[in-house]
Amino acid sequence: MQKFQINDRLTIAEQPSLDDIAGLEGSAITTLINLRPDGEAGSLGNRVERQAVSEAGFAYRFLPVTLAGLTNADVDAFASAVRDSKGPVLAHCGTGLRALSLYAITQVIDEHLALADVPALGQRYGMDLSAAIAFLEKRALQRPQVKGFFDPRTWSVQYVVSDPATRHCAIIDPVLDYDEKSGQTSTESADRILAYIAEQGLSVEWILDTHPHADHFSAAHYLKQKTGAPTAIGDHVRDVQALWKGIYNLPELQTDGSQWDRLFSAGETFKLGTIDAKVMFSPGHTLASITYVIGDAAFVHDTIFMPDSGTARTDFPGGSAHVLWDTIADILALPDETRLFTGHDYQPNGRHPRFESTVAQQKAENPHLAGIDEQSFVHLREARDRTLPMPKLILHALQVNVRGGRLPEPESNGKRYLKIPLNALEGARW
Ligand SMILES: N[C@@H](CCC(=O)N[C@@H](CS)C(=O)NCC(=O)O)C(=O)O
Ligand SMILES: [Fe+2]
Repeated sequence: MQKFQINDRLTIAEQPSLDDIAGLEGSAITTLINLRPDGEAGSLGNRVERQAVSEAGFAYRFLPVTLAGLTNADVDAFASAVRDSKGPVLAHCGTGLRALSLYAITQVIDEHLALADVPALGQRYGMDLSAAIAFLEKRALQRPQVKGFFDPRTWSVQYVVSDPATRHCAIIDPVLDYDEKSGQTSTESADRILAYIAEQGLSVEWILDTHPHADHFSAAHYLKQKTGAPTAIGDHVRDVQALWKGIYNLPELQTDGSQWDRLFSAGETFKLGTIDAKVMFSPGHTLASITYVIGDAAFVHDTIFMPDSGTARTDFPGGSAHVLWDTIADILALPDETRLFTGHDYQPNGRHPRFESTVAQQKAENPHLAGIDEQSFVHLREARDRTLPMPKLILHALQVNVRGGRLPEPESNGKRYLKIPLNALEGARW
């Protein structure tokens, strides 16, 4: 295996053999990063490498990327894998080019290297870094800028979307942490978003939810208290409130959406700084789901997941596979280069969290969409839905989320209690 030590922390390499990996035992390397998607000619594959690395006794990370399909999430994942490793890292792809490209990109973003010096870095190792330069140039022009925050507890993706011209931003689908075993809540995830906003010097214009979530609490209310920014959601949230008011038997629950500052209807427009934003009605997963299209970025939440993953389930109360099909058709009618940011990533085969794709990629690669017609979509969606147990927090979360992320009011002892209806979701699989 040909390898180059870039610095104390990082060595890049071409594809190692099984013997090469075994030979790393006892070396300084503490983490091996595999940057190759499965199935590439000459690769060992994720499973085989994971096993070999575990036998050699060091850490393994699966970060499959291609230079053509590189996203900011890939760059962030590479940077944190190197940063969080116990010691020196060996990152490999087929030839080392992807590893060096990711290194170059992180160096330029962190302002340790000028864009103009990237070609010379490539020449030093006999590699052409023009794909890295193209990625950085495109990134510099992107409007809005989108930063995703992955929550590994619920596989949710929270976003900060910002206008570089005015530094105004919107927070989308923030998570209020909750552990159902201890009943503990925490604002750690939301505070991480606030820290990023402070560090970037952004001002929060909007706190947006795409739908009342069934698998985590929304941090919208907490973030409104912290920032004073208005909260918003789709106006069909009133139907969701009426539905769950019955299920929870909450006579005092207002079902007029007054828990948010703004209710968006289909086609409504607003501004994020200087950038035009538009609301699309996107039901199917829930009755109230909406997509925010901000500049060239669409926040499609639980409609389409990453192209290697499929689509959102449609078996929650108010869900429908037929309706989701129409919703997805509307999203895929956006221009091919539209950036699509999904609401969840379930990390198939243990790969790193990825959440950005394009309309063109989804049309070509998503197994629930490419070459599929409505009837077969509905068939496969409903068949999969029949196999899925309810999200573990659905009954915990919706009573909070139909109140805009407000926890139940404290009782006479000052403590707050959740209410869990029994036998309310008839026929749900355990
Ligand atoms: N195991 C997860 C399941 C979460 C889940 O059901 N996710 C929904 C979105 S809220 C989904 O669409 N899943 C799609 C699928 O698994 O096909 C949990 O308990 O939270
Ligand atoms: Fe969801």
